Amino acid sequence: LRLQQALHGVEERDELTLVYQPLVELRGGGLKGFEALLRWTHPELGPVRPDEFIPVAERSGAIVPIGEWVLERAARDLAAWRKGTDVTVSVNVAPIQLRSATFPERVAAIFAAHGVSPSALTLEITERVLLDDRPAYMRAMAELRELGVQIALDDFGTGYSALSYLSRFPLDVLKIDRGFVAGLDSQPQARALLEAITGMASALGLRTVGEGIETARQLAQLAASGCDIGQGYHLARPLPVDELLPLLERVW
Ligand code: G
Ligand code: G
Ligand code: MN
Ligand code: NA
Repeated sequence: LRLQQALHGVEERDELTLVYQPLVELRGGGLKGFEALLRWTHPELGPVRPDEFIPVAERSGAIVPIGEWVLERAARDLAAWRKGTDVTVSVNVAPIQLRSATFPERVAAIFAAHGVSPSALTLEITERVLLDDRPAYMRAMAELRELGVQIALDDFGTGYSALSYLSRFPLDVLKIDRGFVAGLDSQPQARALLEAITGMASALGLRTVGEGIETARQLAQLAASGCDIGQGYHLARPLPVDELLPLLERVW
């Protein structure tokens, strides 16, 4: 309850920030874009971890205005540092945000206000969206894709999504959960699982992102398994926006 109260109206109080983690092309070593990750520092509680406050904000509905703030800030930041490059920004969205009938319009309006094409945006959704068969989700995803927004399925492999869901929903990207990536250092079967996932993704026309890459060996195995994009501490930590510019030039 304490967290729930502290979150009420938080987006108006200068307590939220975004950090950005690079997404790197595993063939070519170029920068594909950044995932925006929300950070909250409460004046008395100090930094609160997203794993702690996001579920609370989802239950109370506070994630809706907070999510607007995230999109607004991500669009503003992207407009400031994109500078003629085609780097993209990925933003996590909660199912409740996607259920609002006006969500696609809001996304379009926010990006238009900053002069950034919605095709520079990827929205990351969770498997919960695919499990709960609401027409509102399908409609929102279709409308967003018409705007040029890409849709990524986050943490793939942790939940229960049957493979059939993957072809039923309009998706562009599969983010392979870091549990699979971690297994690459220790479990002999991990490589086979990974290759099965990238093979299936490619057959469905989906690009793949390997998450949570922490070692050079994981990076090499992901690249060898046909994974398209990498993300993780071994490549780069999430960074404040004013530290991103040098990354545009870097070859990974
Ligand atoms: O950034 P990592 O630090 O700890 O994020 C933890 C969890 O919080 C992840 O599951 C991530 O998807 C989620 N998350 C981070 N930023 C956002 C956000 O802006 N909106 C939503 N809905 N979830 C977020
Ligand atoms: O659920 P989602 O994938 O949106 O959350 C991304 C989360 O993963 C964030 O909490 C981010 O800080 C975290 N993260 C990013 N790279 C790594 C990594 O290499 N290792 C671990 N353990 N976590 C990571
Ligand atoms: Mn994510
Ligand atoms: Na993820």
